[in-house]
Amino acid sequence: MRRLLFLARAGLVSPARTPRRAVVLGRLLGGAFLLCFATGLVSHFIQHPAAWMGFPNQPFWIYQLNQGVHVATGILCIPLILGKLWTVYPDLFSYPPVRSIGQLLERGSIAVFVGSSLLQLVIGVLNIFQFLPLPFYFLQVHYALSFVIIGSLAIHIGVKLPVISRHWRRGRPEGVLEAYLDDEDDTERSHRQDDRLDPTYASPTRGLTGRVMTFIDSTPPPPAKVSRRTVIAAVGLSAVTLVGTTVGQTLTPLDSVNFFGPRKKGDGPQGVPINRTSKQADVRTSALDPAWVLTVVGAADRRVLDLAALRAMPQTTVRLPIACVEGWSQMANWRGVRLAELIALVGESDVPVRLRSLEERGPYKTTTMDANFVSDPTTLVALELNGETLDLEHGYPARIIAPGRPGVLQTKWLSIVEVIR
Ligand SMILES: Nc1nc2c(c(=O)[nH]1)N[C@H]1C(S)=C(S)[C@@H](COP(=O)(O)O)O[C@H]1N2
Ligand SMILES: [Mo]
Repeated sequence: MRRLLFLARAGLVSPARTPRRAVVLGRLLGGAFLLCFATGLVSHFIQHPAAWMGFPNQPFWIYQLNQGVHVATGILCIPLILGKLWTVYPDLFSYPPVRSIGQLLERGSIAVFVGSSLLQLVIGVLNIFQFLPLPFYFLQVHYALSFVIIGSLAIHIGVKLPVISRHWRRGRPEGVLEAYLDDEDDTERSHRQDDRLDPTYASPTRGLTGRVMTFIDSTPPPPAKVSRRTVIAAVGLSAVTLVGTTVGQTLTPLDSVNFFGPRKKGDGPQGVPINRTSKQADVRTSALDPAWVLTVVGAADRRVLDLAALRAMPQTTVRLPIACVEGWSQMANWRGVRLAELIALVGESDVPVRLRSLEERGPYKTTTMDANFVSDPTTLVALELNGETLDLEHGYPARIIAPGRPGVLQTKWLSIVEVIR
């Protein structure tokens, strides 16, 4: 068994599999994961804020940027993690499988990290393509997994700190075998520590003692199947290609090479994509009902406005994006009544509101909005989109559009605006 595992590892030895390479890829992967985690947290809490939390309403593109970065770094993690796994997977065959409590913890944390990361990336991609039957399941799992990932990553980094610091800078002598033939006992290890400074360390028969040496002698040195350059090029190229051919769904200049992102610029009615349709939301009858009214509820007063009354109020035009959590965004011209002017009708200003849709089920039938967004002069109850009456799919008769706000909170088929006290 031991010999088998050893041979498996020896067969995988390659000049492209070095601790230095593992550290470099690990650094990039760690950076991408942390950015993805941070932007994910922002997106989570902007939708489910704790009482003390507040979010900026300007610049208007701040959520667009947040979510673009979240999805781009998430996609970037895919080639990085595959490259990293390719670099280190011979370690799977180390012997004995468990040497100490510390090493058990190390292997355990890697198993948890790899498993949860791969699952996270897969369900994230599926969600971008709206390929998930259970949206709630996705949100909760995606959120919970992110903490599992960050926790196991922290343990992993802690355990590997010696290797990381040794190979943080380029140029440390390293044997390609170093990471993979470390199944000797501590005395042998300390021998090896001394040998590490020897530039000839990389030679397979030097610096390895005792039984490891026997194995080496009976194993022909492996030919370089894959060169370092090939691996760097493969990881780099797939990273650039994957991100480059998807990020156009939010980054307009790259729209023409958006081959894999699900949303092209200008898709959908009135040049804006639709996520939830009027049919899915089951609002076709209520939204098209001529008796539709918007109810504005203040602390002491309430006002009921039909479409004609809303159109008779001062109209404002703004240019703002729909920026979906799924990483696509689309700029558009919106025209309608300032939310601040609407709540002024019931004697309110600078207060948070609750927004209710005609939609009776569904996670986004009601949303809340903090006072800074309500007071923003570009926050509208929109009646028009790109110069036309709002399409039913975009929220006719009226919908919310506000700067710096996730798409999910841009409530369509608005019915009630209610001041929160
Ligand atoms: N009432 C209601 N409004 C909603 C939603 C919804 O499910 N219900 N989905 C939101 C989501 S996820 C997005 S991205 C935007 C998309 O707006 P659009 O379809 O006009 O592009 O609408 C938002 N408004
Ligand atoms: Mo969305």
